[in-house]
Amino acid sequence: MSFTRRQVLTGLAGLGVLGLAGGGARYWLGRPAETATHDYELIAAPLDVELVPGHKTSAWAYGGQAPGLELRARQGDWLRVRFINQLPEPSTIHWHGIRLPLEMDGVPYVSQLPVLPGEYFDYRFRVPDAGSFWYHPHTASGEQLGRGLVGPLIVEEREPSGFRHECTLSLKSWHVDEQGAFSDFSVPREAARGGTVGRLSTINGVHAPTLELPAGQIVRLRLLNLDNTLTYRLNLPQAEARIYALDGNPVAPQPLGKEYWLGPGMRIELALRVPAAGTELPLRNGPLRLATLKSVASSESAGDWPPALPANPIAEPDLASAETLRFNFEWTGAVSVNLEQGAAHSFWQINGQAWDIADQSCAERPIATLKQGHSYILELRNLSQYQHPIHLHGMSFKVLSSNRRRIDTPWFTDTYLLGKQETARVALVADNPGTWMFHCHVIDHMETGLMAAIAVV
Ligand SMILES: [Cu+2]
Repeated sequence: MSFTRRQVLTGLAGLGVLGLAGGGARYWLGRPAETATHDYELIAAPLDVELVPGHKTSAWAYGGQAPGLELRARQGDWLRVRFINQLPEPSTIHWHGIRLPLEMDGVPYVSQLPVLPGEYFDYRFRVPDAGSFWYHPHTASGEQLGRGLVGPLIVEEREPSGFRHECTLSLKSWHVDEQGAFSDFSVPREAARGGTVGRLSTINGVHAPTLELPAGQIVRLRLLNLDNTLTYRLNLPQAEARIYALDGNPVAPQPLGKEYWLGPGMRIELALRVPAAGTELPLRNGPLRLATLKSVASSESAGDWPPALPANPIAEPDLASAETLRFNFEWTGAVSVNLEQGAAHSFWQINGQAWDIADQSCAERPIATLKQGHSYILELRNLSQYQHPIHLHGMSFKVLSSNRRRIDTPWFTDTYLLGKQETARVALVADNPGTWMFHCHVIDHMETGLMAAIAVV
């Protein structure tokens, strides 16, 4: 990968023109491509927020919000975001689940150089798939995501989907104490286990909110797990809800059932039939109430279930010709490497290799090299007692089978929640050239070894 600082230095010179204090977000959906350099001006900056009533939390925000501003684009269109870094440290933006060119993928030293404080970077790419996605840094992830640098990216279908109402719910549990002060984003003994959990659950930055929904209508609920650590055991007891999409890809509509496990980075889209006015429904994580969905009177005629959402244009893997590659995800007792020099702990490995976030050259040693255009089956084997949401950049993959659960209908995703001691088989067409991160989305796991690069050449 070759790049220089020229591009970012030019960017620095332009900052005066932009006016750092002003701005915030601008949103011009439908504006002709030639007339502007970007659709959004997305500033990352410190922001005090009130997560605990009466107390300030020194969060980091995108577009003046934590979680960040909701970005929207239409399927097939360009999304152009000028990312302006007003944080006290370098950062990047990764667009989780979007199939895009490597140079837009936001991975430091692989896709681009980190964007230094005061600099900007223009992200420009087409969004090939409709669905619920999200964005976050790929630098110092534990702290940067922990402080609030996570935000939804919604790609709308090209044609009306049949949903008249929708609502985005960004789930995040904050690492704060009773006074709203940050606690440790990562504790080594937790990183070596399930990951360090934040104690304050929020939806759209509010603890246990009441969300008003129109009675009698079908509402599309986009639930995004933007948390560093937690797998939410989502349930909506007493509700009539159907699953329409998983992780940014449509599925045949099916009842939500008792509970859905949504790992870090994962998304689920539900259609909810909102009951009669005045009814309150709990949205829960296991037995814990995350939010109250309250129906309010609506003058609209009653809605009906929309048809299935149209499939995204993802290449179908050819299983007959596919080569199988095996990946073991393991815990390693060996506590590591250069602790006195400030290097990261190493608790986790993929095929015997631990990623070192302090080593900028790791991506030069990909764990697998795929031939462009060929189909592959990836056998994902979890040899540990903790679950891992396994995420691949740049390409979506199809979940085929598992030794721990029945998979009747394979589905496309960018993240698969690999259960303890589970082996799952997923397949893809290696159709996007580049060096792609392949990692667990429990940030503690990723930052203590559970990451690798897969090359497509
Ligand atoms: Cu993990």
